[in-house]
Amino acid sequence: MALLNILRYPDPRLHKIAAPVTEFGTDRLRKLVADMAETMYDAPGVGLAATQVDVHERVVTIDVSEAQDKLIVFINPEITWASDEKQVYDEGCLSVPGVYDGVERPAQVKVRAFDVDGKEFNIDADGLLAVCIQHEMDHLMGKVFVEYLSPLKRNRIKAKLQKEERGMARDAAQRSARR
Ligand code: K1U
Ligand code: ZN
Repeated sequence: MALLNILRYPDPRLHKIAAPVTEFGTDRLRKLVADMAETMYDAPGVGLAATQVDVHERVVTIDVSEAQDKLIVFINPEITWASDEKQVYDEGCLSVPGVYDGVERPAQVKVRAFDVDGKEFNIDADGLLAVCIQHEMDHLMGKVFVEYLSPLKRNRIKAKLQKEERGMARDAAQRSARR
């Protein structure tokens, strides 16, 4: 298994639309899922979309359990029903480190998806699982949660992360010059 690099907002690759998985049960798909799960637990996070690791296929890993021992892998997920009831949750994102803000979404959703072997399953989600699956499915459509925020907040977040990125690039250049 391997830790994958998580793209950081405003990387333009976060806005690519993921394609459906067409081949199930392959070693390649199993390795992608295993690497994504390892990357998500290591971060640590409760979800990860393949888009965030620069793989533009409809694959999501989620584990919202306290003990982080209930991994759910969603391949080609589709929301088949969403409640009229809404909930606002302070969302975070591994691609937007250090930023949490309220996003309103349907409180309950029904999701149809496939596992790595291509077996279809259906899940009724509420609470954090409902928030997380909708957040991850947005990633697959190239949408990052900051796009729900006001342009003012979004631009501030973008400027802060770009500044951090420049600092990290400078540190890396200094480290390699010392070697
Ligand atoms: O998509 C992602 O970047 C993962 C994201 C999922 C998410 C969390 C909360 C609301 C909506 C979507 C995260 O996992 S952010 C990190 C986080 O919430 C967390 C980290 C450690 C323990 C518990 C939560
Ligand atoms: Zn995210």
